Amino acid sequence: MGTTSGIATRRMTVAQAVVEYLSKQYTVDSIGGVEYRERLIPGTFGIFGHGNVAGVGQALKQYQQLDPAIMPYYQGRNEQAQAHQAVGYARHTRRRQTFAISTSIGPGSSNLLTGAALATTNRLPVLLLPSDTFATRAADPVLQQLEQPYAYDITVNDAFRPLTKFFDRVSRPEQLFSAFHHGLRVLTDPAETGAVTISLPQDVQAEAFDVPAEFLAEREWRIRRPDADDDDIARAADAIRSAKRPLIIAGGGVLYAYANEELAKFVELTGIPVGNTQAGVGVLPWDHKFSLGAIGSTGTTAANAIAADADLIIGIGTRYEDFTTASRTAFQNPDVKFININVAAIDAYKHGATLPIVADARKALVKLNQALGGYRVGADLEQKIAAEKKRWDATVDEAFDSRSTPLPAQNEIIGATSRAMDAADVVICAAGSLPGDLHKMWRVRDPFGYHVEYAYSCMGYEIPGGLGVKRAAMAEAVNGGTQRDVVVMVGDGSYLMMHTELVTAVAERIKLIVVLIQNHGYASIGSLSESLGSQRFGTQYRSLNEEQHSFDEGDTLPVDLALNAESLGVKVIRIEPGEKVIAELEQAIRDAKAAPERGGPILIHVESDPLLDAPSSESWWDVPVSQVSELDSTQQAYQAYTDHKARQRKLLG
Ligand SMILES: Cc1ncc(C[n+]2csc(CCOP(=O)(O)OP(=O)(O)O)c2C)c(N)n1
Ligand SMILES: [Mg+2]
Repeated sequence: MGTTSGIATRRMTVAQAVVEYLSKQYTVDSIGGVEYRERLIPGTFGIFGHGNVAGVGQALKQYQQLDPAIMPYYQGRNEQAQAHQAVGYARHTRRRQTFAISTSIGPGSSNLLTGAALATTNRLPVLLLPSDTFATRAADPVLQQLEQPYAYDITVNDAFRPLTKFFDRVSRPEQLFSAFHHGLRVLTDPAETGAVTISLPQDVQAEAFDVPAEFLAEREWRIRRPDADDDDIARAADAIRSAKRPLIIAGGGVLYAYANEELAKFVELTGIPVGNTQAGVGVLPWDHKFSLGAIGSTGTTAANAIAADADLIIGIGTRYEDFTTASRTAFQNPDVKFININVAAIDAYKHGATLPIVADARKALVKLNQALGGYRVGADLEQKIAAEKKRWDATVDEAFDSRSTPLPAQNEIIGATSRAMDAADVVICAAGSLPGDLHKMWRVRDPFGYHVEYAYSCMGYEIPGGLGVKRAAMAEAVNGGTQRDVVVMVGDGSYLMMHTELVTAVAERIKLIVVLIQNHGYASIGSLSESLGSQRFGTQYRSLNEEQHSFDEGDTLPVDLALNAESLGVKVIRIEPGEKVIAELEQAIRDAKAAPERGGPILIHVESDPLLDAPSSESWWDVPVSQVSELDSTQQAYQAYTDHKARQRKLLG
């Protein structure tokens, strides 16, 4: 401890200052009388190489020696996967906590780019600390340095700029203060949050300077929960009162605002039904009288039938991703209007909303509940809701019924998984045919029970993302909260793309349950390809037919992913094809759930028939079809495409 110009300071390296600073940051939130005060950054991931092996690596080692609780260090096998772990953790903690990730320069840093984009697209916080080339240029070009003759100041880390919500480079030690203060402002801002990147040149990380005590003091970041404007609420209440067929679309923002109970009150008071987006699954339990389930391209026929002639859409905490609106064909009432409640103005103003409410979802709903006293939708709408719900529930019951043999349909696998899981358990997914099937069919019973990353729908997110969720669930249980098993559902394509965080789960003995569905390729893109006239081209994993240069007809590959998982130290349960597949799968999941909490990951390997599809959403998704073609299949698909295209509405914004 010393003083510089009369201010108390400590002489330390930039990396030491970063680590100590991050260990002192707390998120504070109060939701309906419940107070939270948690560490914003409960740990740091790192894969070391030149760039961080000395600076950040030295600092982490020094603090670990002093007290391991100051800044726990975690490993991972791939930088992108570490970002996914942080994202999974952030979603389960409702954006109150995330991890910092330190990488080496060059490929270590650029490996993070997909993770950055995923976090930003999903509006989930991650703190990325990619190392950078020498600020002094003492070693230039250093190993792994990108050289651009037209701009000497460009490094691979500049590629983070379009993918992150905040970017800064600490080229001098003094820049640390503003870089981190404003970086964490964005990280904890409910409207702005996403990936935050602070690039740390390797020489600067190791440079010593006098750090003011103020920078190293504990700091609290209160999550802002802006209230709704009274005039906006009054106008919205008027619009709702005069609506005949209103419909709520609830997104992830409802969950981040802990608005689900207030939403339940709102719908029970008014009778307005709810369709939910992927991020919004869990806002109401699946069997709630007014829950229509999933909406849009991967929605239920119930939600889509009600949406078709809705005259007022009340979007709450949704970014109206293309699937939600069925590529702007979901709303066919020519007079449909939008009220959008969102903490982010960009979303509140979407679809030309004349009634944007820029506010916290829960606070806005509290006010709307007060303002709407006495309003209720007509009995005809309530009857239609009940009838449509009944029709869809019967469809799912039938889809879940086990009957396909020797290979089960994916629907049946989903049914078995759902039956074997407890209400508080969490299902995880991201890409392939599973997300759409889960969205429409998963029978969610807990607001934390469903975690499908479908904003970026990134193949490979499943296992690392699930591990991040399990880490958060373990912390939740230690703090006296709910005990939850985390079940990752993953296709063979996604598994092959990124499964190596299983090794991380083995190292830390984390009980992650993985259901791996082997269907020898991309069932999802295969069926999409077929519907667009491209005949499943290139979507199967088969051996090359050299004469035709085709991968579409050969034998399926002799890969054994169960053996692959076993070789990584994972406990594996193989389900053999046959009549008892579904019963055995259900039992295997129950057995995995009964395994000890710190017994490490368990993978259940099951084969499935890629040609047995889920029930239809009676909806559409705009994927452009070739306008001219030599293939009959494409010409026919183009005709169907133009018919759908005619239903697309030019909604503003
Ligand atoms: C990183 C990445 N690359 C490509 C895609 C496009 N894509 C979406 S699903 C999919 C196939 C997934 O295959 P699998 O995991 O086996 O699931 P299945 O389709 O068989 O259900 C592909 C290639 C993607 N979403 N993410
Ligand atoms: Mg597959």
